[in-house]
Amino acid sequence: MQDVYVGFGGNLGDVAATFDAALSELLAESDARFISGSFLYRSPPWGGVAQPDYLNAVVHLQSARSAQSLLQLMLSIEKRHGRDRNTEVRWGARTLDLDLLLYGDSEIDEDHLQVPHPRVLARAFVVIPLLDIADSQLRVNGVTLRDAAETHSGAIIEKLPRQIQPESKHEADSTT
Ligand code: A4P
Ligand code: MG
Repeated sequence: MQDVYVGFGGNLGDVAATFDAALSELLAESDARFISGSFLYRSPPWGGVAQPDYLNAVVHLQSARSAQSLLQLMLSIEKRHGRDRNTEVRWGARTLDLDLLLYGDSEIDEDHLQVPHPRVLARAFVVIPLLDIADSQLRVNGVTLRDAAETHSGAIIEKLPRQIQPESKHEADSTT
């Protein structure tokens, strides 16, 4: 089993509901175990394309699947939720973006897969949710999450009073 961190992003449609549905599918279809989910964060679009604000979150799960197989599954879940790579622009609006941020302490540099995700530390909307659920001393490319977060201390990012969680957990919560 590997400890895996997956980043969720999106800015079209009911993004919070899409996150929970996509997380449930990811867990079911990869036989992964859900460990924890960050709060949801709202932030202005990064990357210079005019578009609605984004929601982002990060999930910690444990999986026996390879990183390559998780990526394939993530791409198919994005597509199922209306992601159309043929019509979108780079860093433009999207219903769902799933990034494989960390896969244990593996370093992978293949044509279609780089882990740690190359832009993990560059983005407040990844580092700040990661800090909700990962050890602040965790090192990514030699830098601790705590130090990375300091570089984002001025970032405009709003923490929402809601965590990403599998749909089954919502049902359990509503019956208790
Ligand atoms: N790929 C390689 N490594 C990985 C990995 N570790 N995880 C390849 C996931 N995919 C990986 O993905 C393009 C290809 O990257 C995939 O087919 C896969 O083979 P993509 O998601 O279409 O890439 P992208 O969107 O062009 O680039 P990237 O860096 O993922 O950008 P974003 O962040 O997804 O851009 N602003 C805010 N506030 N919040 C956001 O979430 N997102 C974007 C979209 C722009 N601005 C944003 C946000
Ligand atoms: Mg992406």
